[in-house]
Amino acid sequence: SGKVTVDGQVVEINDARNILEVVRRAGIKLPTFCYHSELSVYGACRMCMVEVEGRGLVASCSTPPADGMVIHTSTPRTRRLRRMVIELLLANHDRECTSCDRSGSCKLQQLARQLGVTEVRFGHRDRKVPVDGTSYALVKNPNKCILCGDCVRMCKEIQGLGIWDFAFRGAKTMVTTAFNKPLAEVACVNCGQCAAVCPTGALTVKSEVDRVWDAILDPAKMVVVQVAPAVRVAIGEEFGLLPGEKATGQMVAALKKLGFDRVFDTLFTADMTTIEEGLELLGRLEKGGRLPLFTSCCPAWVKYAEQFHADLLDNLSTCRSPQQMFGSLVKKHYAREVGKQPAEVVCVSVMPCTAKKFEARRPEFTTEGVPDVDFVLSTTELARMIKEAGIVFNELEPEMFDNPLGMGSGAAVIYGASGGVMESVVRFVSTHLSGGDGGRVDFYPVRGMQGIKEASLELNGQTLQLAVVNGLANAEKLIQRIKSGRAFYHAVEVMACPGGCLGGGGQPVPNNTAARLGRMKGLYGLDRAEQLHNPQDNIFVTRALERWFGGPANPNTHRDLHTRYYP
Ligand code: HC1
Ligand code: SF4
Repeated sequence: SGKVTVDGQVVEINDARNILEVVRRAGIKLPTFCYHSELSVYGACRMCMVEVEGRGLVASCSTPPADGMVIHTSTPRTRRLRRMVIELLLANHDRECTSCDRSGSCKLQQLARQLGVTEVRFGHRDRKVPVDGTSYALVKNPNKCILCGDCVRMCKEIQGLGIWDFAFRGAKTMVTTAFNKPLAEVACVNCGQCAAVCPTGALTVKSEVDRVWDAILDPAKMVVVQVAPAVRVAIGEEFGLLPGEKATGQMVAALKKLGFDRVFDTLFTADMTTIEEGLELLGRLEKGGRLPLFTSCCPAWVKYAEQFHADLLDNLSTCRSPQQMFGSLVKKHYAREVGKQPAEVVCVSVMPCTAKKFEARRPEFTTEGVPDVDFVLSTTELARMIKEAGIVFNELEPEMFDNPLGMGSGAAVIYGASGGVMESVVRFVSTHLSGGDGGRVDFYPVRGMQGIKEASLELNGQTLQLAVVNGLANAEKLIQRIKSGRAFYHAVEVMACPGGCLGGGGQPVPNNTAARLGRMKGLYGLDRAEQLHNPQDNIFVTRALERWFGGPANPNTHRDLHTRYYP
């Protein structure tokens, strides 16, 4: 504790870990590339240098504040230094800004502008390194990398994977995979968190926008779109709304204007997933099946389990994710009802997630040789299409999803937040056993941003132990506890991204803790406002299960809505 002076202003230190936090508290937006409050401090970018009286220039991100410090953030030396850093970065950087995926949201571009850099006094280095486009989820362009190390620390510290590291020396230094292998050939789980923190266009989401335009403009195709829970509370950020501000109606209206033939909701199959997965849990409890039951709707987690925990694959729920249940319904059942062949219907998803692009390409998710989900757009890609079409998002009259695949309960909305799948299953099992008349079940212990959450549930005279994790490093910790016998659970929800899908790698930037909290609040607000509280309240879903499968949890649903895993 104590006080410091920042540019003449006295500021309390309180629990600030470094000078940078104190400076930001004083209302001064010091620029940085490599500082993220949730990652370790790296101190590489030198943008946050300040002058401390008696000590000279220090990196504010890696220097703790001390009582009585007198700090100056804008001196001739700090200004000169910051500009020089930017100029050196630009000299080494591919400067095709106009056609860059991150043009407009690039930190290097923003800071060059903010600091008034109008010329680069160093020679431009033109050495080009090949772009890696092998992954279904991401594109890596090393020519745009500024070596801040954000991706390296994100993948290592939050996901526990360590796909990226620095390689080579001197001017040849670059961030790459082990042995410089193509991204598609390493253990990357496609979560996109590295791209979410990348300040430039070095790591970007692979775009499927052009292919979706082609489908929309092809008169021979019926194009159906499904929208994930977490998109509706984030897409508005691209149009000036705050994280969590609801934009569902405008989003639906925009999708219709873009030319999609049917605008449906992934909430529909989220409810279906809860029913199938809830019955699976009850079945395992009754028959002594493999426990804990792990959720399987996060494709980054599924790939992680396949690669590193083959012995746990029988614990994963056999349910396909809501995205893939939806694709399967559309291609196998909905298409037939509207008199089409599977190949005549194009199924597009809009997801907060980059790993969904990978999931959609898994060979097991096809019908008569065509993919169940043809294309996956990130939230940001959809925003780009809306902008390209010149649609004024904020002035759109809200519209409703189409039916029958456009209806979802509040329990489906919260799938987009860490803990939401578990709460949804809790709502189902506790009301299912009481004959569907259990009233409102709100299950607070699994809500919130913490990495590992635990709860228990009284069910039928039995106490169920539940756990919810987000971030694969946290998942690994929990799995080690389970495997060593230090913990036992009946059910575990795993989501790879911090905060759950709402923090997915395809969400608008900044995709930081504040934005995630806002979106989380938004989702629980939508749940509260929703009349249908439990999945089985959704009669469109229960009817579809009857009509297409003869009811839930039987060999027919297992054929079309469940899957298996490959070590
Ligand atoms: Fe998710 Fe899911 S919640 S995985 O985060 O189970 O992407 O939003 O669509 O499939 O419903 C993502 C979100 C999403 C699926 C559902
Ligand atoms: Fe690591 Fe995820 Fe990036 Fe892959 S997508 S490199 S797993 S952070």
